[in-house]
Amino acid sequence: MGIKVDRIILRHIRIPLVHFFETSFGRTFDRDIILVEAFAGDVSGWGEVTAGENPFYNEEWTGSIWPLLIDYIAPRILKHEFADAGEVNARTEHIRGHNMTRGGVETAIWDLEARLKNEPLWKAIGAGARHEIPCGVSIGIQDSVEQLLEKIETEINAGYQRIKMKIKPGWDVDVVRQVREKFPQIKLMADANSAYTLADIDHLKKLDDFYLMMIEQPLAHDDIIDHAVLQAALQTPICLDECIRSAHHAEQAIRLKACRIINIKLGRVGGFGEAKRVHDICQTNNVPVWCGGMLESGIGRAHNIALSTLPNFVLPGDVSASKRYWKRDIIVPPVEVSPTGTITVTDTPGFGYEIDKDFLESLVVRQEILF
Ligand code: OSB
Ligand code: MG
Repeated sequence: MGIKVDRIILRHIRIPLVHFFETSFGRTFDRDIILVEAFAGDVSGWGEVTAGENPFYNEEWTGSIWPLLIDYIAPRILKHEFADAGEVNARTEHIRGHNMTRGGVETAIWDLEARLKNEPLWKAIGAGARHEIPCGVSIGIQDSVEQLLEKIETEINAGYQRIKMKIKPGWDVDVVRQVREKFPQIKLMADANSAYTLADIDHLKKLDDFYLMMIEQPLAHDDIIDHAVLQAALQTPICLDECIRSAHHAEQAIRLKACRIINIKLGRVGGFGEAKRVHDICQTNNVPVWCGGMLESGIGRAHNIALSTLPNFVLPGDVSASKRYWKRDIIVPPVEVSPTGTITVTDTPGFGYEIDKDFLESLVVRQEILF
C-alpha cells in the first residue's frame, strides 16, 4: 500500500515525572519529549523520539533532534512515495547515529500506515503473537535502601512480574544483597548502564550469588568484545542494551557470546523495521528478548506494547503503567496494568489509544509544521 507523507508536525512537550528517575548517569525530573505527527491528507500517525534530555544514554538529546529532523530527515521523507512503511528506515540510513530521531519518524509512518489500513499497529508491523504482554518495572537508584525496598514492595503488590533495579559503583552488591534477603523469590535483575569496566570483573562476579535473571549493559555503551569476556566469567546472563543499535550488532554480540539476552528499544535501533530484524536474529539464535523503555509518554508506550507482541518477546519488559510516570498521560485511556502484571493489547486502529489533544497542546513548548 503506497504512502506519501505530505505534512509533518513536530511538537516539543515538557511534562514532569511523578518521581525522579536516577540511572548511573544522572537524575531526570521532567521529560522533554519530541513528538512527530506525520500526515497523509487528513489521516495522521504519531511517533515519539525517545532520546533523553542530555546526551548521556546515547549521543542524542532534546536539542539534537529538532535540527536533524528539519535539515536531514523531513526533506528525505516528505512527498516521497513509499510502497509501505517498511521502506522508511532505508531513506535515512545514511545518517550516522541518531537512531531515536530517525525512529520517531519511522514509527509515526507505521502508525500512519496502520490507520490508513484501519488496522491495529501490531497487525501492521506483522506482530500479534500475544494479546497480553508481561510487564516488569525499572526502579531507579534511590536515596536509601529502605526507599528501594519500599518501592519494590509496592510494585510486587501491584502485580509486576519482575523487578529491575539500577546499579552503579557504590550502589550494587550490598544493595542487591539486601533486596535478595527481603525478596528471595522475586524475578530480579540489575541494570548498570555502562558504569563498569573489565577491571571490575571480580566485583561483578559477586552478583552471581543473587541468582539475578540478568545483568544489563555492565560495560561500555559501545562495547561488545569486553562483554564477551565478562559473560564467560559470569554465571548470570548478560543482557545488552546500549551497544545493540542494529541487527548487525545483535548478530555480532550473539556470535561472540557477549550476551544471552537482548533488550530491544525501538528508538535505539531506529524504529520498527530494524527492531523486527533484531528480534528475528535473536529468535533464530534462541536468544530471548524483551522491550526496554525510555520513560516514554503514552505514544511511545503504545508503540512498545505493539512491538512486544512479536513472538520472541518472551521476557517481561520495562513497559509499565502510565501512572508510574505521569499524573496524567497524553493518551486516553492511560496504559493500565492488570493485577497479574500484564497489559492487554487493544484492537483499535493505529497505536490503540486516543490522544488527549487539549492536554497535549497545553504541554507544547515549541511546534513547527513542515511541508
Ligand atoms: O537503560 O533501560 C535503560 C531509562 C532511561 C534511560 C535508560 C534506561 C531507562 C530505564 C527506564 O531503565 C525504563 C522505563 O521505565 O521506561
Ligand atoms: Mg538499560
